[in-house]
Amino acid sequence: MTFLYKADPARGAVWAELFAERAPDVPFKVWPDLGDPKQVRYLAAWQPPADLARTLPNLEVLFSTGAGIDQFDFAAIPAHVPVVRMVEPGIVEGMVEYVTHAVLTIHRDFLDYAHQQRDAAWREMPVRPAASCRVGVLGLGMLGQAVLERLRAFGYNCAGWSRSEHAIDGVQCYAGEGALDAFLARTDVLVCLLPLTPATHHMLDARLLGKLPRGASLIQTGRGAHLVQDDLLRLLDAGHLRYALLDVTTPEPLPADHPFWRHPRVRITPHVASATRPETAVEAVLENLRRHRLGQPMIGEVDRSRGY
Ligand code: NDP
Ligand code: OXD
Repeated sequence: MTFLYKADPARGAVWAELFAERAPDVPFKVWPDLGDPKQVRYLAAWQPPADLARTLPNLEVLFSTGAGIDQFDFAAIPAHVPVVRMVEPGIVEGMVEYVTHAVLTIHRDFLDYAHQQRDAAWREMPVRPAASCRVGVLGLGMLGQAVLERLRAFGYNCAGWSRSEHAIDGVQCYAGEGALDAFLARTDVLVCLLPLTPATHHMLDARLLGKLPRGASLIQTGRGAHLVQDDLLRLLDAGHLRYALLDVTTPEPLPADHPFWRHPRVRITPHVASATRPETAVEAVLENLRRHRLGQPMIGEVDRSRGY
């Protein structure tokens, strides 16, 4: 009943220690040292091995080492193997910190002040209350909800958009295509925390971003392929959008000659908004192993028909 880890080897070594401590009965291997492939029942991976069905013929569960699962080729994953995304508090905390910082940066004009500092310009802008800043989060899942809870505590005027209806205290919830325009029209800072699926691919295009009020900003923490990058540049240059803070791009790493790097109103981070934390991730995986053995639903099981 081997558990195989296939992602960053340094993190794999930490997972190995944690498994040895908390689940010494589960043989734990780090790719490429997989021992007898027929013994591998569980795989935690960012990228599964090629020809998964043949390489690991007795696989029972595939765990993503991240919250996203768009990196998987579902056609290569046998239909009977459940896919489980990472649902653990460490990844949530990191995202809450990142998005809160990004929203404050935009609302409190820190990027304008950074530009002014370069010119030694001492020029005050009005201090606007948080309630006057309308934040809208695309995606009301594990991450979107946690981010909104924190932003609400800062006093922001909060809304969220999702596929199905949600009711969240202090958050104006919008659901489905029909409600998207109204959600965008009331949003000054748009945060993308959607999964990448065929329905959300290239969704952040000129048509959608153009429906934001003039002067709105974008915080993109989903996946690079949500965004039509040239459309964003055009809207920034036309003055329709104020700032774009991008943690994910296409491709990654972003090539050195890409215009985003030097654009005065774009900020780039290298896909670090959040990351799985081994201590809490291993806890979550062990809980799911327990559930799987008892025939119970696992936390974070992906619905293949929805694509997330
Ligand atoms: P969840 O699966 O918990 O939530 C997804 C949310 O998106 C749900 O609210 C869902 O709606 C909504 N959604 C999905 N498809 C659509 C659609 N077509 N139209 C409207 N709403 C839709 O995901 P997480 O919150 O855990 O993660 C979100 C994403 O964040 C990940 O998939 C990944 O891409 C990204 N991420 C980025 C990281 C980074 O470091 N930059 C780190 C971790 C994650 P409903 O509630 O109705 O199902
Ligand atoms: C994730 C990520 O999906 O790091 O966890 O992007």
